[in-house]
Amino acid sequence: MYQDSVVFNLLEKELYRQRHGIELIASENFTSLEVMKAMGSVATNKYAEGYPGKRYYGGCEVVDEIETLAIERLKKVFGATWANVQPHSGAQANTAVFLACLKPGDAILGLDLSMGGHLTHGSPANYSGKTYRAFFYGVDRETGLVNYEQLEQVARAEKPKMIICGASAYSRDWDYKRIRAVADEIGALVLADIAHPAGLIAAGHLNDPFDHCHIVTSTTHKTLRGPRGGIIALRHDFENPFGIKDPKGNLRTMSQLLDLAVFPGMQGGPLEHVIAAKAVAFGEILTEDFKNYGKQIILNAQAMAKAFVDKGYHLISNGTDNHLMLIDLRNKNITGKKAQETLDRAHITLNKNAVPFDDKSPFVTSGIRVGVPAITTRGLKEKDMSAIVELIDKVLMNSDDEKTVAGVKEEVVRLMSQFPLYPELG
Ligand code: DSN
Repeated sequence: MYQDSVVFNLLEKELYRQRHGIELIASENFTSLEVMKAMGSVATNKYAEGYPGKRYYGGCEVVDEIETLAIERLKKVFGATWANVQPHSGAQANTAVFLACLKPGDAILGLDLSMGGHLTHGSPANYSGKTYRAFFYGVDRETGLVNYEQLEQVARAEKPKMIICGASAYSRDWDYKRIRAVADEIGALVLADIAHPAGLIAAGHLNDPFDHCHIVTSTTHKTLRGPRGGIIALRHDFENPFGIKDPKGNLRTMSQLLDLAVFPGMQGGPLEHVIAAKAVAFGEILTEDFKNYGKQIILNAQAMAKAFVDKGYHLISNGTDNHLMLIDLRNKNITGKKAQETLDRAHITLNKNAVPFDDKSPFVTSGIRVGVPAITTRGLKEKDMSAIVELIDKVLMNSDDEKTVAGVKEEVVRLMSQFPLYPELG
């Protein structure tokens, strides 16, 4: 039998990297072994275009059960009445929402990418910005908080059909109620993209977007700690207010339009092995352990934010409500790019990130984004956060001193060996 030692040796190397580093990328996490087992399962062999009970292939009776289970568990996680678990990613989930709700050329309003927003919320480089007329709101220069006045002003002036809330580099909670109020005033829909804080929302530690937003999308692999993928959910179904019809010219409810937008609108065969892994992850999210995990994420993030502030680092908005923080390094005389690259050499992984009103290019940036979901999964607690900040500070303050960087790397490996990752894998 053909044995691919090349790929499996590389996967061993990746396991070593994950085990021996401090993972601070805010959008990453470590799934359970069960989630990974479901992903690496026979379900990858199955074609199942369509939805449970209505497929274009035979032999779908088992994957129908798997997908139905994933949908039912997800509905329970968020108190939703409808969900679609087929989007291959968060970007696909957002694209499906646009397809279901809007016509090309319609106006949308989202948080500017350079202020912490996401590519799929109207960036000119993305499908969303190429297909729709995108307008943006930002954050306040002084407070670093979402500038709701600006959001309302642009909404009233441009009358977008959709207002998008959600971000990939914003450390504070959202005022969904306020956004819904202006949306109702101008007849817009509100989409909450909760890809980043979804796990904290599921655990009940942040405001609930389902109370006020028409449609919610998310990825499943960040704070939700599932496999790489996307989802869409509704708490209340409704008629599309903009007269969008199905391909046969019939008016449908939003849930029906969203199902049609995912398949056949935008995707082909669903990844049933990933859907099986989503079902496992949603089962985990429904446990008390996950609530505690969410609480620990917030405690860790706040402890880490305080440790950075105590060392003179400038955090955008001066702190965090969620799992991440955005740090402006300009007072530390190091760029985001150099910080990321030097920390990488010390086995501390994070990403460079533009800060609001940044004067550097997105390839260089003035900041870094730091997140704690992955190290919280590893079992690190508040007391470990200040130790990590000490190590980061040592690297950043000695970024040209390879001996110091190598010394920190040894400390990192020592620290993380106390928090075993996937010991079952040998
Ligand atoms: N790449 C994701 C993140 O890191 O936030 C957003 O898509």
